[in-house]
Amino acid sequence: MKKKVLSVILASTMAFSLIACGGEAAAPAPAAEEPAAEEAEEPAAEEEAPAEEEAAEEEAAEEEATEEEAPAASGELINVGFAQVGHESDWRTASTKSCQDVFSEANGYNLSFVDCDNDSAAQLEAVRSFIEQDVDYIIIDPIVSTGWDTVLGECEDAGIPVVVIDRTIDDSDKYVSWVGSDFLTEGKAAGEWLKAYAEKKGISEINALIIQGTTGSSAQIGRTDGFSEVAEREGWTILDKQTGDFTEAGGQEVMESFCKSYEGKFNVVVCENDNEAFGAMTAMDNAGVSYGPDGDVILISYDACTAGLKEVQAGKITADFECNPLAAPTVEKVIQTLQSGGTPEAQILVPDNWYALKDQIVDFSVDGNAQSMTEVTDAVIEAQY
Ligand code: GZL
Repeated sequence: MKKKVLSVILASTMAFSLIACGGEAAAPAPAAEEPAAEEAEEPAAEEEAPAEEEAAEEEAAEEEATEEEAPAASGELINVGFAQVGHESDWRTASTKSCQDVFSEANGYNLSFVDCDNDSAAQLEAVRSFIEQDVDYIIIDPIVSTGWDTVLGECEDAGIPVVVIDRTIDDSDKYVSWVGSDFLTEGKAAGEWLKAYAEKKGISEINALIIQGTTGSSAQIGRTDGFSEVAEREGWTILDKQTGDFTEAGGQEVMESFCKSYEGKFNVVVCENDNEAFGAMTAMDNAGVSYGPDGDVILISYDACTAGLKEVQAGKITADFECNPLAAPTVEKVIQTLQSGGTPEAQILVPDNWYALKDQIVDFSVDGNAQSMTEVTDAVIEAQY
């Protein structure tokens, strides 16, 4: 039940209770014809008024408190609308499952889930449909980081709090909280790891190709900017960067083109998610390019999903920089804080880890902060998402 429905009922009750106690109130729904009340004796009515008014005030205060009570407290499900990016990657699958597991009916939620299939217009439409449905909360994982202020204003006007998960919205602050990873740090970590690893391997020249994520997504922007910042400082050459749209097909298509255009000129490939790396591996296999710790090309990836870590263990991906997809439990804490009338933190970071095989683990820092790496083992893979 929407809180608004609850408050209308309460308001009517209050109206009835206020009228019953002689207070002024908006006319409630028409009651059934009442038999004409006997004339009350003036003095008695006046003598009782202060006590009745006090009772009304107490009742109104109680009902006011009830009005703020979360729908769940009344045994009703909390209605949540979730506009998800799409189904483009293993990471996305894990993110969707996490949200559906957390916002289940058993946990007290009614989840309206829309897979926006990487279509920004469809995502705006999904959010507007949640406003129409008058849900209690809206969760958005924004495909791209701009174009949001108008629709978030509509959510605000409708009195529906918005929580942003994973990617960021950069052109509006009309939402309550953002829960996700630090993409810029992920990109810097990949760059600083490569610097330390190249030094260990005696590689003095870096000629890199980048297969980017969905253009304009904060994950793509952060990872590209973070890695490029280190590349520029170290004097590396970034031969080219093109988007693979976070998909395996996209990664393969871009890598096929790179293998033709930069044959024999590159020694590093950076894929901005594991599914792109899988596609790049197929393209390099087909082009006869060797990659991984024992190959000619260092292959760097992001996400560190289970399938990605298996490729690290197989000596294909040289290092994998995680982006944790399991933010839903933290988003639920934000919603529960709102339910109880609290104020959640505006930004909540979920922790990420960096993965490699033992021989590819090196010491490095990001912005002066020493980083630890996790060795990929069967147990680590088993525990991954
Ligand atoms: C990152 C997330 C990205 C993943 C991709 O937080 O938005 O989108 O890195 C996914 O796998 O498609």
